[in-house]
Formats: sequence, structure tokens, C-alpha cells
Amino acid sequence: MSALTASAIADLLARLELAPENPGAFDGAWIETTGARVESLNPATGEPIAAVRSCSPEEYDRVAAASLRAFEEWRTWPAPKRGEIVRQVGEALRAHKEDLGLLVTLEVGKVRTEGLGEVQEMIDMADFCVGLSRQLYGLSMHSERPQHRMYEQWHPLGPVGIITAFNFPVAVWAWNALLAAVCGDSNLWKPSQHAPLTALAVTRIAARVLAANGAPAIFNLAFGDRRAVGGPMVQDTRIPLISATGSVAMGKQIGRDLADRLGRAILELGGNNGILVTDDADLDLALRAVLFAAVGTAGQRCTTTRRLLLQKGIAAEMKRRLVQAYGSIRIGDPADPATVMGPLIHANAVADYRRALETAVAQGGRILHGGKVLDRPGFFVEPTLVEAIPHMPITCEETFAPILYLFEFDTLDEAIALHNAVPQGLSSSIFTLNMRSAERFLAATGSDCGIANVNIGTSGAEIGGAFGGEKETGGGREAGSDSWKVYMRRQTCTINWGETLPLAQGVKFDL
Ligand code: UN1
Repeated sequence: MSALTASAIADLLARLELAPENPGAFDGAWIETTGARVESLNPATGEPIAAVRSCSPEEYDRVAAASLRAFEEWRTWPAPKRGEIVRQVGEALRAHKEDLGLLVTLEVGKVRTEGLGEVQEMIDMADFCVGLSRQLYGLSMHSERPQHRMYEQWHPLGPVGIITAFNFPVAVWAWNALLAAVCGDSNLWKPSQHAPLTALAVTRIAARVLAANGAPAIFNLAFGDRRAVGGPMVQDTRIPLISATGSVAMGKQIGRDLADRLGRAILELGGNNGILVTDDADLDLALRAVLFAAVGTAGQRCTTTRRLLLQKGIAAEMKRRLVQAYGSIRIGDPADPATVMGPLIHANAVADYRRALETAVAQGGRILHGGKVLDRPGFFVEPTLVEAIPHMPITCEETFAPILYLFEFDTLDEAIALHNAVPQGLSSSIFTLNMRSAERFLAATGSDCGIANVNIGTSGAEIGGAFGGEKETGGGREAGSDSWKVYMRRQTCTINWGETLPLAQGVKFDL
């Protein structure tokens, strides 16, 4: 039984102007797409919510052409005016927060508070981008030549291709699209095959703001799989930058294709995030953080904690507390506000969960808690604790499911070495009350990840920082700090206001 009745779902879809059958492309108007029909399933029941029709390659082409035309006008708008449009997008998202949050819950199975949090992440991004629209600063340099001035300026880049995954079906769009918008770029969104409805709803809301302001249609959408949309987009020389979130295998392919045409990439791929807990840590704090980071979003965040490294003095106590806490996690309908953990996204994710646990046991792991698929409709599994052996191959892989591998260590150096001994490098944390241990973890010889935290978990980053990671995570950075620079082209300008032509490096070239 779902907390969302069929009529509540129908009302929600109607409020967000979603129909049982929806077109899958937008270029300022909705295009009656003719590609494959894809049903979006409610992962809590396995039942279809509504269908979206994919683009054909020709329809993709039409959207890309429109996105380029929109860019050519949008780049002439002053950046603070672009910021004003993004401010209004933020306001529109605020007005639809409840409904959009519920749609995230319905379509990808996030619990209510996380569905709402995802919409809040978009709103936060809008606020950030409004301020940024007045801060796209370049440096000025002192020229080595007399009567010369040097400075750099940042120009819009072009249409940005945005490829998003199911697990953050709209926030990751906002990280990219709203940043791109204030930078003067249009964008072209390829949403996940498993979450097209939230993408359609957000596109409609953002497009309405553009239309009301007479702004060009910079928020475009092309729904379809790799063959229909992803491949053509990555090879499309009209799109100078592709920002892609997804698997390492997908990122490597995109990286290769972009390298072939020297296109720019922002890649945000797999994570295999670890938390270290030292003997002096505040264990209450550590326990709460591990629960959210390992079990939240049913273990389907890039930032999910997948490895817990416990110092020997507290290992037994932490394991005892974890087993107890895992036993009381309320798994079930994500639309029910009391639920803490919802379903996995689809049947294949459940199969991956099963396979990973079988492999872990075969490699010497021992299941401490959980390990079972729930016997109910939808794609529910138990959050699982596995005692692991250092360097067990399965613990070097990212399985998008709530499986936490537990390790023990003696010294901090040993723990940092084990922590870094995986191919991915997204997020990391240490729980300690010892200032030396915390700084050791954050030092250049400490965590090798793009994100390193002290006394908070690996997930739930704020948008104000640059988000992304190293090694197989792909090296890209999105959202806050100076991530915007990748969405613009830097121009170095040197101006001679004198009457002579001195050359740099003292070169003489007199005839
Ligand atoms: C992701 O899983 O791709 O830090 C993004 C977090 C979120 C974003 C996760 N703010 O967990």
C-alpha cells in the first residue's frame, strides 16, 4: 500500500502539467518526438507512472540547433540581467518545491525529506548563481612593457550538454544549467532514462520564466538513450562542453569521444567513499553520520559511504552500535514521512546488490547485518554491513546499493593508505577529536579525494563548494567555488596605449 493513492499521483502529475504520454524534447516548444517510448516506473511499486517518447537523431539535431541559436542571443545579455532570470527560476522552483519534491520521491524513490532536499539544492544553486552573475571576475596583470595593459576576461562558451543520472535527477541539472545560464551559455539536457518526468517538469518551469521575460530558450531538453542522444551530443562540435554524471565506463567513453574532437569535459563518475573513525572520536556523532551517509538515498549517492575504517580500540563498540541501528531502520514506502530508507531504482540494481554480496562472501567477507532482498513489490533491499578484508577486490568497486564494508586499523597512516587504495577519489571523512589526526587526514599526503571532511559524513555536500573528485571519479568540478570558469572561455588581452612597439622578452626586431 502506497501513501500516494492513484488519484494523488494523477493530481500531482496534472499540477506539474505531465500527461500519461509526454513528448521528450524541448527547444522553446515541445517537439512531438518519435523515438522509443519509455515508461517511468515508480520504484516503490514497480508500476509505470507515465511514459515519455525519446528523440530520434533528427529531433536531437533540431534541439541542438535551437540551443545554438539561443546561445547566440543569450550571450549578448549582460551577466547581471542573466542573473535576474536565474533569480526568477529560483523563485519558480520555490513555488513548486512541494510538488517537485514529491515527484522526485515518486519517480526515483527518495524519501520525502531527501526529495525536498533535492529541490532545495536547485534553489540554493539559483541563489548562488544570482550573486555570481555580478562576480565573473578576471584578473588584471602588470605588463612587462611600458604603456601596456594586460587583463583577462571571461566570455560565454556555447551550448553546454548536460547528462544527468537518476539519483540526483534535477539538482545536478541545476549545478550545471544555472551556472551555465549566468555564464551566458545555453544548455541541452539529456536526463536519465529512469527519471524523465522530473526533468520534463523542471524544464517546463524554467522555460516559463524565460518566455515571460522574452529571453531566448536556453533551457533545452533531449530525452533518449546513448544511441539517440548521448552519442550524437558528445560528438557534436556545436556543443563545446559536456558535463556528465554517471558510471566510470560511461565517463571513459565520453572522455575518449570528446578527446577526439578536443571538446571540454566535466566528468563526475563513481565514488567509493570512506570514513575513518579513530579511537578518540565522538562515537555518537560518528554513528549518526555513518547512518545517513551509508543508508541515506538507499546507498545510491555518488557520495554514499561504502567503506568504514575503524580503529581497533573502538571497532567492536562501533560494530555493536551499527548492527543495533541498522536493525531499526524503517524501510518502506518513500512517500510515507516516517520512512528512512526507500527502494533501489530498478530490478537491475537489486541484481547488482545480490551479486556484490555473493562476491563479497566468496572473497572472505562476513555479513554482519542485512543482505536480503525484501519480499514485497518494488525494489527493496536491506541495508547491509559486511566485515571485509583489506583490499578485497569487491570493496574497490562501486555498487550503487546500501552495502557498507567494515575494516579495522591500528595506525592512522595504515588507515589512510587503505583508504586511498581504491580507483575512485570522490569524498572522504575522518571522525576524530584529535587536531593532529584531522590535519594529517587533510594534508597533501592524506585523503586523495576531491572532498575531505572532518566530523561529518561523506555525503550531503553544500553547493557552495566545488563538487567532484579525482582518479576514476573523473576530475570534474561542478556547483560552487570557481567551477564556473569551465563554462566560459578565458581571453587574455594586452593593450598597447603608447606610440612604440616594444616586444616581450626583450626581443629586438628592427629593420
Ligand atoms: C551525486 O550523488 O551525484 O553531496 C551527487 C551530496 C549531494 C550531491 C550528490 N549534494 O551527497
